[in-house]
Amino acid sequence: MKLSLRFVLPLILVLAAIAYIVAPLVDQLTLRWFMRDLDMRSSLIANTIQQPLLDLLEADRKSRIVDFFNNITKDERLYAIGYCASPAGKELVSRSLPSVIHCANLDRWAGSNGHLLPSAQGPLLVSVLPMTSSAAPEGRLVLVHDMSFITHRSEETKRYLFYFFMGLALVISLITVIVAQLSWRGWMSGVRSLLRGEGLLWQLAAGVQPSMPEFKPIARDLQRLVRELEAETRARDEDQITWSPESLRSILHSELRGEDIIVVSNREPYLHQRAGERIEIQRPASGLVTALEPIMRACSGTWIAHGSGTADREVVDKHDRVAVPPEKPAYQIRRVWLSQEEEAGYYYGFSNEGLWPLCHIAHVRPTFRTSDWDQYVAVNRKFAKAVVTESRTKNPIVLVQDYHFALLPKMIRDELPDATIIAFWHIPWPNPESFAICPWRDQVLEGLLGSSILGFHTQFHCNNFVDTVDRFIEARVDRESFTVSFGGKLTAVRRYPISIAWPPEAEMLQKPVPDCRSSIRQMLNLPAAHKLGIGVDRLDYTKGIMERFRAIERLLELNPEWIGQFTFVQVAAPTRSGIEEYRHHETQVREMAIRINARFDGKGPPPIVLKVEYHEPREIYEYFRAADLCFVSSLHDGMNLVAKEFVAARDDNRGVLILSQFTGAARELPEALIVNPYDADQCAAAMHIALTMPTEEQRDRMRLMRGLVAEFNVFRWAGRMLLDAAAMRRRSRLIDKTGREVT
Ligand code: ADQ
Repeated sequence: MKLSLRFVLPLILVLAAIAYIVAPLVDQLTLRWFMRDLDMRSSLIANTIQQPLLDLLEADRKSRIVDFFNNITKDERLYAIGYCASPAGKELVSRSLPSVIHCANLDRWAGSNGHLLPSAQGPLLVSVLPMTSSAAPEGRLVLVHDMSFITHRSEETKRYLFYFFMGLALVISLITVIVAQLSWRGWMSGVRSLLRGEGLLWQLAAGVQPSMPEFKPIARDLQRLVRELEAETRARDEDQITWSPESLRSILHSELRGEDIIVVSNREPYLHQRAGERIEIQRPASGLVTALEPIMRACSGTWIAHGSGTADREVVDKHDRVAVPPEKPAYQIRRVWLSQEEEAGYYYGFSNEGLWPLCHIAHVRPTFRTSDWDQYVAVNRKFAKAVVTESRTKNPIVLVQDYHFALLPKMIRDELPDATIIAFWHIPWPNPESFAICPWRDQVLEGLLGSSILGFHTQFHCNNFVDTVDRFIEARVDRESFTVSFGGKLTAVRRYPISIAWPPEAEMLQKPVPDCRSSIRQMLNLPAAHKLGIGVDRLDYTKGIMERFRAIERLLELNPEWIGQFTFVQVAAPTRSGIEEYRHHETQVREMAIRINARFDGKGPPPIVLKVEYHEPREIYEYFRAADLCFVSSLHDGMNLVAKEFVAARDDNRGVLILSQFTGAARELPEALIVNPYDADQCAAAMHIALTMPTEEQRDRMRLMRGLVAEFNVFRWAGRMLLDAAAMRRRSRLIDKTGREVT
């Protein structure tokens, strides 16, 4: 309404001004025209009646003259007529000649254009015309015309003009209002989108083709520029964030407020174990849980995992859910139950006898069985169903963890097409030739390409994945943006190097380093100044434990001064002992330790102390703090968190890290002594260098490594994935709104 008035009001004002200025002008003009016409008419009448009047005068028939005048004035416009023979004579007049006009004052009315005389019935025009005949030299005719018809006509004209202008005004107003409404709406939506930050520049920044085709070429250049700036700003912004559980929570708050977040992993963040009458809660030491738990707490999400604790079933509700953490419940674990056959086929079989050796180049042949694959498919489907049941919205953010769920992204995508699915592959991705061994190669690739984002630890693994896709399936690979387009959906392949929590829990660093050194040495019956090396791993053939032992043996061969002076403690957690390859590996490791110790027996403390058991993180940190060196000799490892944990444990800036070049961590920690674990001599030399390294050099190297781990901690790993998911969702929302393609 207000809007319409804004446009109609000025129009009405303009029209009113026209009516008040133009109409009187028109009045005056028409009056002058009519007076001139009537004057001419008067002359015509005067000339016409002159002769009959003269005849009647000559016959001196005065009464006939009056009748004659009365007859003439029947004309509706000729109001009266009169004749004066002389100024002093008596006038001969028709009925209605106004009394103010008489022969004595005729001069007053004489003139070329006639005179206006107001009267009760309207204005009259008085014209005085001399007789042209010599028979009446002083005679003058008086003709009075009724001018009221002019007023009527003028009124009528004004009325028509008024209606005309009113109509015109209405039409113009209507058109104005319609145009105004349309452009107003355009402006309003423009303003609104500007307020929302969706102006033209925003469209460009968001990578969306602007609505105006003429801007498209400029837009492309600008979009490229904006993307570059965005990447730079992102890098700068990330550097400025101190990554912590709090920053993760605040990202969640600012970027993903109210979103539905679901994590899927094989292992649960909390296990309920029966211990006699009591139920104990176990929290597996895992970087994954450390990183994802703050997110789950902040968004009250759902964590779907295999319920593997002995008392897991006893504590869940009828939907198989249990609220955790036990001390202050903040999110739900949804447990998925697996039968023994399912676990054997999906977990031990296809995942750990098939995919694990397939992806790790550790020279253990993968075993692929159709029965295992069938269970793998069935279990992935079971988890996909759980995701669909647990999602509160049509477009949850689902974080799928690891190689146990290669098929899950596609299965979820089929059910929830709008979900943002981030799959993270924690192990290496091999080259295409190695991956081609897998009989269900294409299904695995297609399953993973159901993800919106697929993450690996290193760019090398991203490259291998993209090469594999390019080689084996019909997909469009864009190596510039590192995206794969398959089945009409886009998967971004990204590097997210995992890490550990920083700073480590205070409890881990509570015991001073000198105390750790002395207590560990005492426990192992070693002299106080004895040199100590440490290795901490799952007892897995990919970790290169045998290669490590071989290198220790070589060190003692090449540098016998270390015999009885140096001991290496290997803490090895039993793992996957249901698999023959692992049992065989454990036997080999044990035998090798025994053989090497036997070889140097009687020459002081043993070179190797092997502890095949799980240790609490606090105990592991104590070993790390007590050691002079830590040796990570993986034959192939996605990242290797042990290397980063050792660095985190050394707040005294002492100790040397020897790190296999085949770990993801080697790309981030070049200040470690980087070795090829297959080269025993090189590894032995590295150990000798480590044992003799000056404390200043140890400090310099350790400082640099600690700086990196602090900056690229596990919260950054999770935060970057969430930020990318948030950006992706913003972009897809915009595409939904505009229905346009992203370049
Ligand atoms: P893992 O192969 O398990 O992880 P790693 O990254 O080194 O390898 O993590 C092992 C974890 O287990 C560490 O936190 C370590 O402290 C702990 N651990 C090892 N031995 C232990 C013991 N005896 N007792 C208690 N705890 C022990 C997979 C990939 C890696 C990748 C991680 C994370 O193989 O390459 O870094 O996932 O993505």
